[in-house]
Amino acid sequence: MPFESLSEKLQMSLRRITGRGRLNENDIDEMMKEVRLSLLEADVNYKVVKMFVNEVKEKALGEKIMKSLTPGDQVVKIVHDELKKLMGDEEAKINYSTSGLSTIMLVGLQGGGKTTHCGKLASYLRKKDAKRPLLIAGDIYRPAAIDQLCQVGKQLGIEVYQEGTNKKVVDIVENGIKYAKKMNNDLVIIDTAGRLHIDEALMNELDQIEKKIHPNEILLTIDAMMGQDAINVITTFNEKLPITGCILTKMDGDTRGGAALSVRYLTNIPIKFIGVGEKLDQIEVFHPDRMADRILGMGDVVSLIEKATENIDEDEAMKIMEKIQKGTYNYNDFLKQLKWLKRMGSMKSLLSMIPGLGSKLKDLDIDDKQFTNIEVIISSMTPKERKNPDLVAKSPSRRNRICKGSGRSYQEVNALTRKFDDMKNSLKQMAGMDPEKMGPNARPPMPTQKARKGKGKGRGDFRIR
Ligand SMILES: Nc1nc2c(ncn2[C@@H]2O[C@H](COP(=O)(O)OP(=O)(O)OP(=O)(O)O)[C@@H](O)[C@H]2O)c(=O)[nH]1
Ligand SMILES: [Mg+2]
Repeated sequence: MPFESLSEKLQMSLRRITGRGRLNENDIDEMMKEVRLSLLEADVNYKVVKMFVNEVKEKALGEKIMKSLTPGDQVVKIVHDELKKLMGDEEAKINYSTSGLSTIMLVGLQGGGKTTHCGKLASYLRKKDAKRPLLIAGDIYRPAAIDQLCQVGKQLGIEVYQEGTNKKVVDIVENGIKYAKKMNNDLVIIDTAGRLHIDEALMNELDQIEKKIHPNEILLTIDAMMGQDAINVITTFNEKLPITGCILTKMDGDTRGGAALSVRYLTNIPIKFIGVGEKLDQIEVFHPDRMADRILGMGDVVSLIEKATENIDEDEAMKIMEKIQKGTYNYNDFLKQLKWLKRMGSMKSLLSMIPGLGSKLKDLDIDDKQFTNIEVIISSMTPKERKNPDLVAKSPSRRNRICKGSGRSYQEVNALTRKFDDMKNSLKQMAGMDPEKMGPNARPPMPTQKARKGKGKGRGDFRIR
């Protein structure tokens, strides 16, 4: 698997901080030292590594992160987002011609995977974008190159246009395009010759084709195993030809990842596809975010933080946290937190996103409906009662009234107020503690700012029966 070693090392460094409730500059420095080494070992270009480390550090040390309730997880998310940015953020789509026929030319060094990927791409775009592709055999130099492309075409049921080896390549390509138009194809993919090294003759030939037909895409196939040497190849090709994207091939091998992580930043050329095997369906669109997920293997932490930041008002959450510390936490705060949780989706799906908890989920009987019942009960309290939970706790007659107003049983109302008291106390205790003394995975047990609710099994759990 590609990136295996990088992935393992990054995860190890990040695990030190995941879930941590407090971080200092030293923690970040230590972690980033390891991250830096892992990237360099993965053959990521040193300039890229430097930039990356600086960016992550700067963001991680930002006041907002350090003071948040879950700095550890936030930093994991920063690393993830910077990795994604490094690889181009968004997937880079194929530029089709707006009218009629689109043309894609594949170029690259010998053995990089041009011929194979002509087939893979044609078949992929036929399926994905309902294209009617034609392949053009533009490699007339390597013996059997045409045969190879015809074989590929035959396997896929895609027609190959060829005129043998005795004509000029530019003419073959032009004729191929005329033929495609006649045959009502809307996509042409041109296979070209490779060389061991980039040479004048090869470049001139490609340049002639480019000038003649102005392809919509000139995709450079590049072997991922080349590591950061790939950068030189891309740069040299790009000096002569307007390269529109890369296909990083042989990503199924044990590439360390250097190319995938350096190309975009250093050349500004997007990776559009990756080749992941010899078979003709083994091609994938390059998704920077999925790749970052794959490398970090911490998609769960990241999506939890994402969901939380989308749905939770951070300032409010901080205020509630302060109230917990002061012991003035009340039903209004509780209700607010419940609303956030609800906005974030079903409890079960939320809990399953919290690392380590998945397996325990089975025994945990969580029911979204319970939350509705709690809301109903709290809504039947007077504003005064919501502000002063003690009023309810101490007065059976108030509980009785709430029970009638909410339509829930007296036992339920009783249980809620008892639980609320319990929870308030244990929360206060936890909030007063130094998070570092609470172990590496200490999290607030409540749906506070970052929705850490699921960890609060036991006393912090809201079941009211
Ligand atoms: N494992 C793996 N092998 C691949 C991949 N892409 C291509 N190959 C193999 O790499 C070898 C070279 O692929 P070609 O498509 O012939 O490369 P080319 O760039 O056309 O080579 P020339 O025409 O000689 O310049 C073949 O054996 C392919 O099966 C890939 O993504 N993964
Ligand atoms: Mg070839």
